Amino acid sequence: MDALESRCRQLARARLYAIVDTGYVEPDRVAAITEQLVRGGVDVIQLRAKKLPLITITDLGKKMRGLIPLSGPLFILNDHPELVTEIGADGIHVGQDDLPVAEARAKAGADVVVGKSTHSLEQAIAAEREGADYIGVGPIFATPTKPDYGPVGPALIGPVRGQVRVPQFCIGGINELTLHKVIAAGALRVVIVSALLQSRDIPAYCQRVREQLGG
Ligand code: TZP
Ligand code: MG
Repeated sequence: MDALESRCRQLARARLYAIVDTGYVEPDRVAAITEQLVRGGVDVIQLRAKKLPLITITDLGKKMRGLIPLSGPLFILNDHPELVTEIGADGIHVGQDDLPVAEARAKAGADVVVGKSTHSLEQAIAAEREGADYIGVGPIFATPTKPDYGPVGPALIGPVRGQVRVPQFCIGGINELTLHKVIAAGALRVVIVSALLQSRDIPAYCQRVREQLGG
């Protein structure tokens, strides 16, 4: 089995995806937060650094790579496919306004998984056709982490699950109290950003979420 196939299998098994967003985490806390997420048993960790210079993103990415075991969670970089090889990330995540999937893959490397954010059924179907290895679906609920996007609502989850085969990660306003609503709507996998990063005990929070998600 090649590296891409093995990473895709990991995505298929994944349930909880965490994002280390530098809007919530100062650079000097990134290492400690990453360690706590690894201890919490998350399946995927993304570095999302919207306003930092490339050199800082590269440094943070390398630091995180050193803390995320190669046999552990997948490590995904948001944006900047040209930094993926240097950082040693397992994947790249792009949005609707970023590079097409094929271009991101060409820059990031053939063995790297490519994820794409989607905000409607049409975009979800198009992202799979474009070759994305997984998609994000949301924001399910309104969220200050992505303030410019209106919520799509949990009703989108069922139709996407019915029409898209690649793994889908529901995102936006999900926390341990809202999680049951996305599970009831058919979600198997979720991304949690602010609720996890702001929790007082990250490993315990992860554990409670993983119990709700089951399997
Ligand atoms: N894309 C859609 S919603 C979102 C992104 C990056 C942010 C989700 O953050 P939170 O804090 O879990 O609502
Ligand atoms: Mg982007």
